[in-house]
Amino acid sequence: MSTLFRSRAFLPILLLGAFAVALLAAACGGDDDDDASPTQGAGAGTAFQPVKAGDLTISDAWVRASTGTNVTAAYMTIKSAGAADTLVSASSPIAGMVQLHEVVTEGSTSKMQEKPGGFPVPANGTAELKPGGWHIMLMDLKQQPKAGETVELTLKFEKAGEVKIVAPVQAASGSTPDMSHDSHGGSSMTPSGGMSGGMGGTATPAMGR
Ligand SMILES: [Cu+2]
Repeated sequence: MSTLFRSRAFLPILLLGAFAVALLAAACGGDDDDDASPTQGAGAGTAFQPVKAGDLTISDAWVRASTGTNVTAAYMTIKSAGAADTLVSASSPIAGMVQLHEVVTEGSTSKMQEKPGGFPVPANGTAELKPGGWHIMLMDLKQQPKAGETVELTLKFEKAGEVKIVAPVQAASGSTPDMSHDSHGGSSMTPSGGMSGGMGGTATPAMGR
């Protein structure tokens, strides 16, 4: 551990000298890891640069690589350094329809549905969009996003207005796999009765009705 740290951080530390050490200790109470990696987060190549809009900072944005279905999802962290705000809608050039979804669990099944009113961002707080929870659902895809590409998203906030971001596409490896997808195309998600199995040409899920 310490050798790894040294090889990456030794040069800058040499240059900054003792001042930096003193500053660090004073400013962050010894939490020097914070300062050593300001661009932490996603992977090396496709890290998302945080986007600021008024009091809001959007970070860790990513779009799930398509698995061949007609839908995918976008995730991110939205933090407010001031007043509360609400993400009320979103859009993307690659999607014919975009909805803000929540995942609700009833008994042993969970399903996703449109979240009425959008995603609230608390004052001085954070709204987290992540697999298995809140997400921006991209539907009626015009193209299939692949890992390594980027997807343009326009977020519309009640107060901050429209914010454009470009999110990297990542394969959903690791944590929660496709549970959100499955509930979309799969059996547990037929509220309007009209759609079963979202794989094929039945296209646009008519779930908003
Ligand atoms: Cu969804």
